[in-house]
Amino acid sequence: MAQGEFDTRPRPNKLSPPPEPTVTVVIPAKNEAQNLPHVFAGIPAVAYEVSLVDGYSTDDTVKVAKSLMPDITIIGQTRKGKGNALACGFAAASGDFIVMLDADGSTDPAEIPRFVNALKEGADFAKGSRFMPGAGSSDISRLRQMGNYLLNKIVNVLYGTRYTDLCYGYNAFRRDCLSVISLDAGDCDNPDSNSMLWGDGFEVETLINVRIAKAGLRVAEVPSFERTRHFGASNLNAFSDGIRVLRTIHAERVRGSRASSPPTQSSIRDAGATWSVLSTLADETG
Ligand SMILES: Nc1nc2c(ncn2[C@@H]2O[C@H](COP(=O)(O)OP(=O)(O)O)[C@@H](O)[C@H]2O)c(=O)[nH]1
Ligand SMILES: [Mg+2]
Repeated sequence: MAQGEFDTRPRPNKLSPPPEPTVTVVIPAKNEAQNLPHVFAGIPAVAYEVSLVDGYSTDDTVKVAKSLMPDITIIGQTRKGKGNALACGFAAASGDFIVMLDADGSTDPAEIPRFVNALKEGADFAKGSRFMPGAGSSDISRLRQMGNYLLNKIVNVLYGTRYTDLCYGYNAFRRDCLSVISLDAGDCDNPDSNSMLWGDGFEVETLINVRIAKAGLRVAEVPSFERTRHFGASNLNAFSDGIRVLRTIHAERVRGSRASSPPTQSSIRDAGATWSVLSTLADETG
C-alpha cells in the first residue's frame, strides 16, 4: 500500500458472535410419497441440510422428495427398520445439530426451532414430549399411550431419568452425541434388506434415550404436538415393538455403563443426566 493511503478493507470484528450452528434434518421414510408434500411444505430448505433415508420404498417416495426439494440428500439404508434408517442418516449428517423428523406428517417441522433453541441454550439432547404442558397428540392410540407410559416408568426407575415420553421419535441432539448413541450404520456397499439388528427397529428411540441418560448428558424436554398421519398406516406393532423396547431396556441395563462419551464439556459432568424443561411455548420467542 502506498504511503498516505488508508486500508479500507473490512477488519474482522473481535466481538462478532459465533457462527450459527448448522442443522441436519434426518427423515426416515418408507412409502410416504403422499405425505411428503405436507411435510416438506413446512421445512425451509435453505435453513437446513435435509436428508431422507429411504426404506426400500415401493412407491414414489424418492422421486417426490427430489421433485419437492432438489437439494435433498437421499440415503439408502443398510438393513431393515426405522432405527437402521436413522443410523444411516446420522452417519451421513454434517450438521452441528441433528434433528429427527418423521415423513408421515405427524411431526411438525414448525417445531424444529424449538428443538434447536434447546440445544443452543446448552442441552446435549432435546427430547420431544407429547405429555407435558403445551404438548399433545392426535395420533397416539390408547393402547400405545398405556404401553409408552409403563415403559417410560420402567426406564425412569432403572436409570433415574425424568422422561415424560419414552417412545417419541421427534428429538434433536448435538452431533458429538453420536459417539454415545453409537448406532451401527452397517455397510452401505452391501445393503441387506432382510437383516435387522437390535436398535434397527422402533426401539431405536428408547436405545438413544437410555444411552444419553447413562452417559450423563444434559437433556431438555421440549413440548411437541403429534399430528395424525396424513395418509397410510403406521408401520409399528404395539405388541411386538413394545417387546423389542422392553428387551432393549433390559439389554442396555445388562451392558452397564458405556465406556464412550462425547469429547465435549458434557463428558466432564457428573454421571446422571441433568434435566431442564421447556414447558411453555413462550420459551421459543426468546
Ligand atoms: N427408512 C425407513 N423409514 C421407516 C421405516 N419404518 C418406519 N419408517 C418411517 O419412520 C417414521 C415413523 O414411522 P410410522 O410408521 O409412522 O410409526 P409411528 O409414527 O410410530 O406410528 C415414518 O416417517 C416412516 O415412514 C423403515 O423401515 N425404514
Ligand atoms: Mg407416524
